[in-house]
Amino acid sequence: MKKQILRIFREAGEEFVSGQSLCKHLGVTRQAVWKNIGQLKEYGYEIESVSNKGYRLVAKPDKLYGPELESYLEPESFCKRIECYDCIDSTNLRAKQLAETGEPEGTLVVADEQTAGRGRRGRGWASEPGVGIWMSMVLRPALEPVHVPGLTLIAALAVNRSIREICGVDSRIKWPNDIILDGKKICGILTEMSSEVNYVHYAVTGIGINANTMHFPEEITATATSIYQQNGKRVDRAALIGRFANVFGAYYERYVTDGDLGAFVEEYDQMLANRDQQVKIYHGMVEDADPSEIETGIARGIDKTGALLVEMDGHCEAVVSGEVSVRGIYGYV
Ligand code: BT5
Repeated sequence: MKKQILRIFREAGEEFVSGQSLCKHLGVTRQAVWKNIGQLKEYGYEIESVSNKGYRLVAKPDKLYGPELESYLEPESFCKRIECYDCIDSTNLRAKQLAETGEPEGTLVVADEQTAGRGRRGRGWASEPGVGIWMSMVLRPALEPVHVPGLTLIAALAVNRSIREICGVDSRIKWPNDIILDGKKICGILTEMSSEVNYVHYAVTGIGINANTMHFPEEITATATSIYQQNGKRVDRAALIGRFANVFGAYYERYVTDGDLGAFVEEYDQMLANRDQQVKIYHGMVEDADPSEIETGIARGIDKTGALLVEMDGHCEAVVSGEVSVRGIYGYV
């Protein structure tokens, strides 16, 4: 019921909502409404009540609260349930546990803090409490395993679009799994799967967004930033999570139906950082790359399999994600 109450308050904006209309919408007694409003207040929601007018939401706490996150889900949204934790080891690990025990697809796991956030190939992911968005979606795509990496590209498109809409910033996608702002990383994506040779049991797509982060560990200050650090406006994390859940669901369903990224190539290329610029392709870890194995070329866009098309010596090479890392000629982008 709290999720409906929060949605009604949000839609009413500055207007008061009468107790009577809340009872009518929710099909419950005044006592029940009163009790739930009391609990929301205890949780930190500032709700003004004026006799003869009703209630209105004046301010909300900067916490991640499951019912509020779910209040953003559209009725037809692919995402049906959001599990929200104050602290967890890794939302990807939790989503995988859920998938192993029969959770239907479309469940989103969100945490305010991760103690063992993971990047690709065993790397770590800094996941400080109170400032970021750490979340993972449980997926059961009817796709061949070879098409699963495409989920990372779909997620990048959806999260980039949501960030642009909710935060009003000019973020871009750094193929295949980063979102960047002003040349630094604000978001990373990690897709993992459990599969047989040609059958996917489940996949989990995890997304980490540096929303309001102010301090990063020393080793990543040169490459990491947050949306807040770039535009000085605090991100409404709940609104951004809700928008992402709705947008991602629509993109995902289209991708699974089509079986390729054809419908997304244009939007992706428009949002691609480094497009028509020189990039370096690392086969293996960037940190200990053998200089003779680094190739350079001009990034032109993606094809419908999700490969990055890089022009090298007059021909276009399709670079497949998972094998390589891409860097700009002078730095991270
Ligand atoms: C990624 O890996 O970018 C994927 C990150 C996915 C994180 C999400 S959070 C929710 C879900 N649960 C998880 O446990 N993981 C997912 P990769 O491209 O390998 O980048 C990792 C590298 O980025 C690290 O080695 C650091 O150099 C850098 N890094 C670590 N934390 C960062 C942060 N918060 N912001 C920017 N860069 C970071």
